[in-house]
Amino acid sequence: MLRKSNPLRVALLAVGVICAFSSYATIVSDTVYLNRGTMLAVDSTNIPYFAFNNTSVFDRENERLFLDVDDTMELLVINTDSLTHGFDIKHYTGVNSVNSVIPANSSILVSFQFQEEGAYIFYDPTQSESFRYMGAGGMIVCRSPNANIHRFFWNMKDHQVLFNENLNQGIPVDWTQYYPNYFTINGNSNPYINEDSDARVTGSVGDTIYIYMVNTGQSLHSIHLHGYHGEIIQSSKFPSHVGRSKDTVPVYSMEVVILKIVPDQPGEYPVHDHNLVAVSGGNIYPNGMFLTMLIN
Ligand SMILES: [Cu+2]
Repeated sequence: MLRKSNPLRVALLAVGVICAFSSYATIVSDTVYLNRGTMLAVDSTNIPYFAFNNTSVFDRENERLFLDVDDTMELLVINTDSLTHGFDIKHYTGVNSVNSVIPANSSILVSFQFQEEGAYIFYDPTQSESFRYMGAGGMIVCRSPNANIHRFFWNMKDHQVLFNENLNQGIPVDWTQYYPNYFTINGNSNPYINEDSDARVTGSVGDTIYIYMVNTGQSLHSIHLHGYHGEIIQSSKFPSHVGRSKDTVPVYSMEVVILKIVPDQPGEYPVHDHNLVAVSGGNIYPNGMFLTMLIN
């Protein structure tokens, strides 16, 4: 005779199994290659560059790393260059140290986790961050699963070509004389930023939109939204600003801001760096940090 199982007992067992699984954070493995290359600017100027990519082939856009709250990422960082490089995460307060040196043509394994959602900056700290300035800085996104948030990602940088050229040859630079003339989001300037679906904000009235902004460049970037205000969800430099509603938000060098926008009207509206030189590229307007939001 078959014994009928008690439905309550089965249900309790199932809950127990699910809880057991969810209480163990996942280990996420990823690999990035630190590559040397040349960034072709908006006017075809060649800019000596470094980037963390997902293959050993150079791409000017740094790989974006994703993990969930409390997950541990084990990241293999492979240095394909003939110079010593490094890896670090800005403002990282986790238990394990992530600040590491990577000798030429070798690799290291770092692991890290975050207890809070947000955006974080990983970068090459060696040589007074000159390789970070030359491109080697990207974004880590730590999420709580929420399918209703539309997420966009901006890795903002600025360059003065002569500085990249000098640093590339090991020639010291004087940062008091730094006047950048190229400005990018995810490696692109206007009009190409609008072709990057991770950067260009599109959506519908009533959507919940998060723009994850990291500034891995050297200059301050003050982002001005037309048409909408955004609520500050994260500000690494000014945590007390969280909750404020703004149409212009400064993002300092090596700092993070996340803006939440819920569009209340349809339209196409400009978004740009409020510092006017940053809307140019190679002295040509508007080939800089300028894009549009398209809401229907
Ligand atoms: Cu404006």
